[in-house]
Amino acid sequence: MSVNYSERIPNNVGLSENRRLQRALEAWQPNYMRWWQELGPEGALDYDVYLRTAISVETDGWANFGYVKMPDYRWGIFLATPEAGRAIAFGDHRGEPAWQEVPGEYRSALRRLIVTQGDTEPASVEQQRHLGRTCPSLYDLRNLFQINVEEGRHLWAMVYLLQAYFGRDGRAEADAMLERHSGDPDKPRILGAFNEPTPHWLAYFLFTYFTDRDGKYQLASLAESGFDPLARTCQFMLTEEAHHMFVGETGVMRIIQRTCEVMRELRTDDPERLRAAGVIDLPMLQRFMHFHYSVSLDLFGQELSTNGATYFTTGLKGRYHETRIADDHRLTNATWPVSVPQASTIVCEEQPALLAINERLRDDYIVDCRRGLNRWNKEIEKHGVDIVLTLPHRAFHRRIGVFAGVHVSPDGRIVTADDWAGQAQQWLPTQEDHAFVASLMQPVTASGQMASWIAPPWRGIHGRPIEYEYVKFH
Ligand code: BYC
Repeated sequence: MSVNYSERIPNNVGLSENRRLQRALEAWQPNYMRWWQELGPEGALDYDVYLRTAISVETDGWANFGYVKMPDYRWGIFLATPEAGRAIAFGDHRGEPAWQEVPGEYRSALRRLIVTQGDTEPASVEQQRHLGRTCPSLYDLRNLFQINVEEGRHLWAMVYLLQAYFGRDGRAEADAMLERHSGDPDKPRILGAFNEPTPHWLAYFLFTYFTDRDGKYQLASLAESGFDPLARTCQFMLTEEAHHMFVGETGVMRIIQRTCEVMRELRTDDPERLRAAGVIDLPMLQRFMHFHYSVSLDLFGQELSTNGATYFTTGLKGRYHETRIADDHRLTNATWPVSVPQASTIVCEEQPALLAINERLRDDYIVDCRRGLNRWNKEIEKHGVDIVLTLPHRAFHRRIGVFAGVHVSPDGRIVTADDWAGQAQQWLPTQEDHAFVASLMQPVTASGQMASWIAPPWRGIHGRPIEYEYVKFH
């Protein structure tokens, strides 16, 4: 029976003419569907969800809205439109034509980058699997599912690269993407943050604000790659990533708004009274922010990394907005300031910029994280509440890099292990915090209704009202 590939798998990679790729995808797709059923959104296979589906990369093609059952979502394969005559913008190959095939000498490094990126996508779906059961509104439920199907599509994007360009070992890596699982003690996901649970919606909003933002920066660096198919894939993925961070930023904003409203109504900042009134007090929110920010900082890797230097020199992974940076794009003699622990303090040292490429990306990320934080603080100020949320010091609670194993307070002081043990519960979410937030997570599924702890959004989706039936249950 002949299959209409562009119908079943919307794509702009000429799938219907590529028999080898078709066969590889046909072998992989049933395993993906099984994985979705077993580890995708729990109990939601039958729901009709008002989703956006990308069916082409044109402006009118990537945002088609309509009710879809998630297993019927058309996970497509899209690369941004090629740039004629594109040249490699950095590293030893700067100025040479971008590669349309995998350069043999960089094959394993490139595969490793693609596998690491790809691994995060199904990991996040696994992490968010149970959240649908406790959604604060239909609007939020729909956004969760939208993110889940797009993370699924991002996995397809990386699997496409592996299957189309890496032969047999690429196919083996594509299979392994569905065999590792978030938090699995035997076969965990590759990067730390993707093995942390996302047990409730507060964790989820902070994850989509902080951890998806790592995704933005990593994808933007890979979008500079000399390997053109990877660059173009990541460019298109970035268009979808923006919505994920929007969900995170506005989700946290709505929590803040609701808490501040109740603080004003009750004229109190007493956490106990606020919790009794069913909202998340701001010091607790701060502790959760500390956690999600610090595990997301770890995702940038070591401060000084020979891997990072090699990826740059060989033209595989660039810097954020590489082509807009005014320098030699080779970093032969350049330096970059890097914070390191020295005795009992943290000092800043000039290090070779090539080795500090991960740190530079982390710096870009930190600046971006502050933007949303400032908007959250403006909201708090608007309500006349005298609390300022802050990002902890970059050395706080790190498990990767020079600060792993060093105890650092949120304000950047190196403290003893005893001090840390004594104060950690003021700095990081406690079991009671988790239990309290979990107690708030009662599902709200009536159209237009919101849970007690979150304000309604400012507007609905794609011009629909807030009370629209974004998810229909059966
Ligand atoms: N956890 O030299 P280093 C997203 C390992 S998020 C565990 O610094 P490198 C998304 C490292 O593998 C974006 N291990 O490494 C968001 C290495 O291992 P080996 C995902 C870690 O390679 C939300 C060793 O430590 N994309 O898209 O310079 C929802 C030495 O480290 C960690 C990418 O990450 C960690 N956090 O830097 C959905 C882009 N960090 O060699 C999706 C691709 C480091 O000793 N990946 N290690 O065995 C990369 O560019 C790099 O792999 C990293 C690490 C920047 C992550």
